[in-house]
Amino acid sequence: SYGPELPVTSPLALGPVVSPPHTVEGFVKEFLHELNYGQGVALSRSSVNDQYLASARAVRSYLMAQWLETQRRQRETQAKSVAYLSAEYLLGRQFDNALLATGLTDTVEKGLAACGIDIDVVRAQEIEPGLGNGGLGRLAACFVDSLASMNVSAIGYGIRYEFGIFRQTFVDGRQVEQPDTWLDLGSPWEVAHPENSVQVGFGGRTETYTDDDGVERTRWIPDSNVKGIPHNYLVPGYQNGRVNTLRLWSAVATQSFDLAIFNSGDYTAAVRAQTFAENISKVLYPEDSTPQGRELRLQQQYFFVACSISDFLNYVLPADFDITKLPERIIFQLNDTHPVIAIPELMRVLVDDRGMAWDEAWAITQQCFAYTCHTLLPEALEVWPTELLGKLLPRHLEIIYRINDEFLAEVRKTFPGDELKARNMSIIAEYPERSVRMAYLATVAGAKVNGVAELHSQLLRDKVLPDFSAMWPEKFTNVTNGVTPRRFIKLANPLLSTLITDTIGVGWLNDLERLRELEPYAEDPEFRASFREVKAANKVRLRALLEQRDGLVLPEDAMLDVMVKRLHEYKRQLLKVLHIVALYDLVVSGQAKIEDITPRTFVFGAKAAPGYRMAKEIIHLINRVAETVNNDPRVDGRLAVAFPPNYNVTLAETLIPAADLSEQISLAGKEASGTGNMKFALNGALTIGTDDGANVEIRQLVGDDNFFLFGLSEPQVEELQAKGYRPSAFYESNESLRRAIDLIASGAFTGGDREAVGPIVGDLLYNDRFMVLADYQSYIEAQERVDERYADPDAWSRSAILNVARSGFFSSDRAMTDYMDRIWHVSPRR
Ligand code: HBZ
Repeated sequence: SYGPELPVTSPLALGPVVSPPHTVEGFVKEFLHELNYGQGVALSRSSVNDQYLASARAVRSYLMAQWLETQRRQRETQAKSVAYLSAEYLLGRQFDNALLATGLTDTVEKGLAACGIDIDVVRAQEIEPGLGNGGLGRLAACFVDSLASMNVSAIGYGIRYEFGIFRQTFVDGRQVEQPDTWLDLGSPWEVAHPENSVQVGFGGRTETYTDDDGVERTRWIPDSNVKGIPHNYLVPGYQNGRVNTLRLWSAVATQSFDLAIFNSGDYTAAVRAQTFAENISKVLYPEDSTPQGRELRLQQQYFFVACSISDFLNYVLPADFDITKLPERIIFQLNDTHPVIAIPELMRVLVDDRGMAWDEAWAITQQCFAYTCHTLLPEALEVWPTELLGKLLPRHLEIIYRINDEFLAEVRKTFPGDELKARNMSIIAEYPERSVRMAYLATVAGAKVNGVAELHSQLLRDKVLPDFSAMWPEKFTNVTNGVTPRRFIKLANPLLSTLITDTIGVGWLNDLERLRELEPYAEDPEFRASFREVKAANKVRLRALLEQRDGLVLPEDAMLDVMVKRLHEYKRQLLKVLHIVALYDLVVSGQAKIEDITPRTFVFGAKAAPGYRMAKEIIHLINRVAETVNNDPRVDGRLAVAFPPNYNVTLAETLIPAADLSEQISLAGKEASGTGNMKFALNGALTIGTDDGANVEIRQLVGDDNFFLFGLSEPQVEELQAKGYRPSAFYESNESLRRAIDLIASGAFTGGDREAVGPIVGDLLYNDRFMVLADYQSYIEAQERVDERYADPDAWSRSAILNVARSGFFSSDRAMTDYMDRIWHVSPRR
């Protein structure tokens, strides 16, 4: 569908593209071809990296054959497609996923072995593309996997960052960031198409003119432009022959990047301009919830959505497509507000470039977008100062103003005489500075608005966008998040997968509700024993990995208590730290005998945004507590803390299947959904958690007996806030809490340095925005219930098995079904 086609009529051009044979010989031939003629090296002299690149390219050939066929069929049917617009895709490694999807795992293992190569060594060579921060980016990756696996016509659009999420190291317990040079050793999974680049304008001015029919029109005259180069990643469905596209854009300078500079003949300035253009896709912004409002960030956002809309309209759609039928062919799903500038961009293309009347363009645009919100934190709601937006995208700002004018006229009609209402709902905020509220723009323009868990969607309606939900109740809906069982059960936990298949047969991996069939086995002692063996083997695997990866030696035979997620105050890693410190204090102060403490290994994984001071202090504290506890003979390895650096998708895949206890302890009303919580439950960990995000639904499904609930509910949080929260009151009235905080404050974990812990202790006692102290007692009591259950292996296994059996709902396939039914109105192809 790309570029001008030159039809070939030879008999060879008939029929589908021929895939390399799915045999060991077929793979070896393809592999050696890639190694010798692609990589340019003989097997005898090849490095591990050569072998990895050639293996990956060989596997890609199989995918490519299916991709070509998928594209051909799509051109034929012209079915309505989903375009997922996301600034982030946290893909994880591609190799095993591609093997699973194509059913080539054994073939490739044997083929490589025949060449004298260990597939595990090749696997380990891959650096994951970390083109996302956390949950939001990983969700996008799960969704494109599910869309392909469910045979839905879909395309993902995003940015090919040259540097993904930073690599985290610890120096003296403090986080130090290193650039993520993921492209350095080659990028075998992508196919770049520089010949299909798209031009994107920036800056300049607008002017009005009268067209040939005497109609007043506006045009944008940018003063600079950059070129977007598409890089296709192949997204295979699970053993169904479909391969969708993930199209990531990288920015390069155009010849005419800055006409003024080139015309002045200043060559070095022109080259500097080149650097400017290439900066746009240089690096992922590592903030996961506090947008910094930087110009480059807005450039990134506009860059990728402008490329994507142009790509879809000009290349994906047939040349003779009737643009008024656009809503029949596409729905653009906006992953949070990052791509919301696509709304005025589509309006600009329709009205200015294609000459459509405003009202008609608006009616079309309103059917082509839907918006997913992923937060409730006020500071995470993106706003762009009109000054910045107008400087970078003058035409888009005009369009936003007109959208707002017409919208406010509607508001005034709906709520006559209520000027306050109009001001509150305006897309343009006036204070503290004139700016565009991107979530409001998305809500006004979008056909649907959804939250990512039941509780979140309800709070979104009631607290974040109450006036909008009053005006358009039918616009609001929920789609609870999900995760892909291919990556997070089958690939991550092969032993559990085998046990499941041995028990209920095949077919559950794309029909995850079938896990229900495991329920009766929760009562089967033999099955429980097998289930425990799987968990034990996964722990052995984790120990080996952490030792080899980080030199961390974990104790054997301890409960594995895991908290992995971005470091954020609302997620309350500090509550976990207080629990560890309290247990440690019980032993070292002699209040408890070490034999009476359940052996636990606490594992943390968390990156802090580089500019987030408090988060970095918390990382430092965790590392200090770890050092102290791990080296104190009094707790004798029965309490241990591990904080492997650089938590990422690859580490998650080994860590989650080994976990016994999943920590989901955010303050109620703050975590939109969570998705790690789902991965743990599906891998047979029990959750200790608050009534927040999707925890609520997990608990409802697995049952109260199989979930350790604690803490304030969201309405109770509101109530306490309203009557005035005083954290020090909790400190004063709770001895265990007081001792834990005092121990930290005394410098016991920081070599006597009290100043090092001053900011944390001060904040807990006098601010504690996320009510760590208010939930402390309830958390400790819930942890005691955890210990009791864990002391009875059969009772624990029973609960763990029921968690697996009852969590099928959290497949991202189900989430896709919900999006299709409630939002997109598309159906899978047959
Ligand atoms: O999205 C997360 C939510 O915190 C989590 O509860 C939810 O499960 C997940 C998927 O719906 N949000 C994020 O991960 N947000 C970001 O990563 C982010 C990135 C850049 C920003 C703002 C937020 O500018």
